[in-house]
Amino acid sequence: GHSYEKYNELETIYAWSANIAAQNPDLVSRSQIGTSFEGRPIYLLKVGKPGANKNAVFIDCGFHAREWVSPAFCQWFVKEAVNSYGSDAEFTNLLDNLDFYVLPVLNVDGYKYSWTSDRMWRKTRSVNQNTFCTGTDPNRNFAANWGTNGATSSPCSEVYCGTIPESESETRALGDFIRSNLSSIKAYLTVHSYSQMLLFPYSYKHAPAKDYDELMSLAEGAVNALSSLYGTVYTYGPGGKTIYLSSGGSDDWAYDTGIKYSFTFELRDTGKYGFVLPESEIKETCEETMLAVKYISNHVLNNA
Ligand code: 0X9
Ligand code: ZN
Ligand code: ZN
Repeated sequence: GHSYEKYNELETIYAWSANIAAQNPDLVSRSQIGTSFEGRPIYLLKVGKPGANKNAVFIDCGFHAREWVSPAFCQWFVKEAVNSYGSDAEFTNLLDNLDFYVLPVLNVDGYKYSWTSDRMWRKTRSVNQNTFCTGTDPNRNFAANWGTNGATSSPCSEVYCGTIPESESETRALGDFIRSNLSSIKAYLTVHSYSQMLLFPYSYKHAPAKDYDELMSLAEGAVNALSSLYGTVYTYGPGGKTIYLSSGGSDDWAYDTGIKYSFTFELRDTGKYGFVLPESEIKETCEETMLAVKYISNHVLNNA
């Protein structure tokens, strides 16, 4: 069965998403934004009190298959939203005045494969031409200086950029949804693991983003909020300087598409367990990350 403090397999997450929408019709609705290479649905939850002309924060999880704490966070976020509405003033205000689009697992085929065949799988599961190597790195597959720094055109690489930007059914579904809702989406948060970092554009170049000062101070505030709970140390800054140069990322693409508040979270830990973070750390990881996401959301509410 489903548990917020365990890693849930894909079918369990699918059933959970249907149930939480059915049980909270005034707050949560589920839609399908696309279909994976292997034919699985890609679901999106819209979380918020219905209202006219609301701005939105978009949050995705499960880009990289093996980063299991990421989908766990998206599930946690939706749970906290439904449990907090009407009892917690801060979250109620956010849900009254913003919509949250929560995509629990983008790379559904990869996530499935990480459960059944290879715990350390990263990429999609699309079939490549002229090779037995499978999959594209979804976070090298967007039109953000695509196919350059930190990516390769070799299908056997873990950072294979694909044949063209949004060659993958999964990244195209995400891109299409965001393009279709650009007028309302004011923040793009993409949740990965691991290394305890909060990154913002750019990752494809060293040059600072136009909004560097605001993004840097917002990241600092978000990281301070996160650390206030358990003292977890996060580093923050532009991706290219803080983690490494890499092209084709969804954060840089979202930013260049016009979404100013674009961040990549790299959740716990810093390498002791890495991608195989113990289930005993899910709760603390999610609770501290909630504080950062709410901090950013409040800034969006007051500034976008
Ligand atoms: O390399 C990535 O895609 C991310 N790190 S991970 O270990 N989760 O794979 C970092 C993404 C930072 N942003 C961009 N590279 N655009
Ligand atoms: Zn990742
Ligand atoms: Zn909580």
